Amino acid sequence: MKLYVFKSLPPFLWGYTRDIRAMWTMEECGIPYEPIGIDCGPNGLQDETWYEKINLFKQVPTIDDDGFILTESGAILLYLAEKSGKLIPADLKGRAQVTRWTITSLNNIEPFALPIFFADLQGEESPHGKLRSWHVDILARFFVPLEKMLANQPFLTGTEFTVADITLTCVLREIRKTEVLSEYPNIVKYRQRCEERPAFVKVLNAYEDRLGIERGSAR
Ligand SMILES: N[C@@H](CCC(=O)N[C@@H](CS)C(=O)NCC(=O)O)C(=O)O
Repeated sequence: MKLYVFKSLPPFLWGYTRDIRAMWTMEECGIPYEPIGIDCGPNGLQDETWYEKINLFKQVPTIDDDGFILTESGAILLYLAEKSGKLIPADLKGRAQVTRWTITSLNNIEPFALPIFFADLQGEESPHGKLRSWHVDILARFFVPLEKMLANQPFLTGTEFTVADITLTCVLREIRKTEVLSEYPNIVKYRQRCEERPAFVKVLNAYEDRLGIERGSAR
């Protein structure tokens, strides 16, 4: 399977790009893949006109499974899990819960986590900076119940690690400043538990090597 990933990136994006979640899923599911590296310039991928034929919005990641092209990281992760029969249960209701938590991560949490990423990057006086505390407060609405839930179970859907956990962990990584998460020790431990998995460590090492950056700089 081909996977379109970044092979160069501005430093502020090291470790935060969505190709990581796709590679992590491939690794966990035992799906061999051929990374197709794309350079990310100052305009993102908007100048890469050739790529529009593959990804309508010229974004990473994209997979090409023997001619079947799929974009959108959430859709890709669920497809890889369904294809391999790993990181997702076999029964319909169990699969629906994995879809639910994947969508919650992308639709409830990421829309507020990502502006915090930009606020911390651009500073207090930037438009994102001015809204930062508002975004932190909104996240509390999701993090308080999640914190309670994770006191009693290791992963989102219970005892099994699924693609929903890959999605949420990668979304949590967007919150660079640990102070936002410090009120939520169970969420912090959850993130660490997921990031300690050998597949994640392997993927992040390969990511750093592909970008030609020092080991540890994308952690
Ligand atoms: N909703 C998309 C977002 C993909 C996305 O924003 N990718 C970023 C990298 S993390 C990208 O390709 N940026 C370059 C650009 O937009 O030009 C997904 O989850 O796959």
